[in-house]
Amino acid sequence: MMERTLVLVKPDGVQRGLVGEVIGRFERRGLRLMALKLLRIDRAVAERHYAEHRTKPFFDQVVAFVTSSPVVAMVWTAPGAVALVRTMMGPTNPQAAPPGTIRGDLGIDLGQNVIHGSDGANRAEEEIALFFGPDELVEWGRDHERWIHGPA
Ligand code: 3AN
Repeated sequence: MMERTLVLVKPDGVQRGLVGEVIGRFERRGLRLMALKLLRIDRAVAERHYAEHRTKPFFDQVVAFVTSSPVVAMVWTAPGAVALVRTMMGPTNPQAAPPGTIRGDLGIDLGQNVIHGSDGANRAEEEIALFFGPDELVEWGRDHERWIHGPA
């Protein structure tokens, strides 16, 4: 089933010049980009984005980090896009992330783990709405998608 998911290249990824690397991986895998922007997240959006972690000891730290410098927000779509992106990201802690994953190839530190991807289809829709208006999501087809998705 076609799904959409929200991806953030976090402040460390933008500062390190890894935006193109991350985009390239999703493009090459065959996901389709629907929306993209560079922005500085404000505190209110960060608190909503990380609402599930509100009671955790690291909450203030993640909010401070994600608001510290610009991020790149993107919406990617593909059959099963949420799980595809999570698998390509690797586990939250880059120390445990296998080579071949974004965090396993590009990160070392738990707090600065390069990328965020939505962790479920419902959460993805909530996160997309947090970062993008409906008019910012572009519906289009890549002409070669039949070579990626398999027979309909
Ligand atoms: P993911 O980004 O893999 O979905 P979450 O949602 O569990 O991981 O955590 C959100 C972010 O909070 C992580 N990307 C990480 O930067 C940070 N984080 C998670 N757990 C910890 C922790 N124990 N200490 C510090 N930061 C953490």
